[in-house]
Amino acid sequence: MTRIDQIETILLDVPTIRPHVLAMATMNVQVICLVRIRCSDGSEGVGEATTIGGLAYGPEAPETIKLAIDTYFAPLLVGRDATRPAELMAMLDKAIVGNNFAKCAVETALLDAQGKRCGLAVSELLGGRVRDRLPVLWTLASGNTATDIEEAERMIDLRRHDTFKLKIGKRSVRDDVAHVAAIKKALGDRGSVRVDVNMAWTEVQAREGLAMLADADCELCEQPIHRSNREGMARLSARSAVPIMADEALTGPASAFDYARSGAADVFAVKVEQSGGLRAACGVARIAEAAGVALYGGTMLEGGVGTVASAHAFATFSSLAFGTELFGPLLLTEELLTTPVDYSDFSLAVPAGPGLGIEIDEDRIARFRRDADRKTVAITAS
Ligand code: MUC
Ligand code: MG
Repeated sequence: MTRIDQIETILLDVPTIRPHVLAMATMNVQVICLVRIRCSDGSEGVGEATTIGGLAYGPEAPETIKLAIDTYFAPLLVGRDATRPAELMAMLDKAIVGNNFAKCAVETALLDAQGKRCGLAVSELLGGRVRDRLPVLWTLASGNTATDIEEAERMIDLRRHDTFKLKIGKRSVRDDVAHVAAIKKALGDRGSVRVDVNMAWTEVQAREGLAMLADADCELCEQPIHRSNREGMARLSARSAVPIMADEALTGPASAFDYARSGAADVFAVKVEQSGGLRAACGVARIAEAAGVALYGGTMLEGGVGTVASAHAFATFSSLAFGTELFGPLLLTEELLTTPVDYSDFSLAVPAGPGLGIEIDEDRIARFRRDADRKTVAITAS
């Protein structure tokens, strides 16, 4: 039997290239919880969990994820058969409530090791690819309209992105829509714009905002109101000329089923961490496909490992009508992979090698890890 020998978790603090201003937090650094699973056959898998603004976005933070994995996940996993990721995840789901982000990081590492063992890319383990490249947008969130326009122009010139997601919800509805309209007007036909309100509006504000956003040529509105107001989301979806996308509300297949059944969104933003793992994210996609809900590949602003893991899952979706936002590594000052993710022609390439098809840059990990004395917490088989 190939046993799980050791699980190591490391916190990394990686600065962002500029402040990233969202309705609930401003990020100057991304905290990454890297997970490494070492197996008795010498294989090793890597996974990653990130959040946005610590605990500002949801119930987990990188520090709580590390604690949960070290204290509760690792003792359940060490010594178990590493070649059975699905069985191990079912065991974890029974023993541990919630903790979707931590589960995603662990599942990613198990699938990476399994893929390397079998000589197959993770996307192949998930059923096989429909595409090898994924369209990628860029989020304009500097907090300043002129800076955002300049940034968008630069991205279009580089042929890196021509679709832009604008973070709104901090200012008045009128000011926010004026910001969106100014950016769309400056870009004209060269770029499209969509918005993410991150739940900051009331339903009344959303009704007003959506009508104005339609006039500003905004193509999509993400999570305008609180995640718990499913009926409100359904009312907005029924009336709005701008398609409505669910994000924070989607915490795995059960929530997707609930939203699909209620007609609460036109589009699902699928996030592997929020879903509870890559296979669960594929489950969310299957429900959307069955319900006629369009798909979009979301991010929790992961670094290279989590971004590539998401890419493997999204590559298997039968359609991805609204593209993806897998730009996380580009928001960080430094790349954590030896070979950076290939971003070109408004898209990213899904690596083709076994497992995730990536290699960690050990020097950079050493540089960004939070525990300066380089001590690690590792649960090892006795
Ligand atoms: C979110 O809510 O979608 C995704 C892109 C970005 O800039 O922030 C995230 C979070
Ligand atoms: Mg969002």
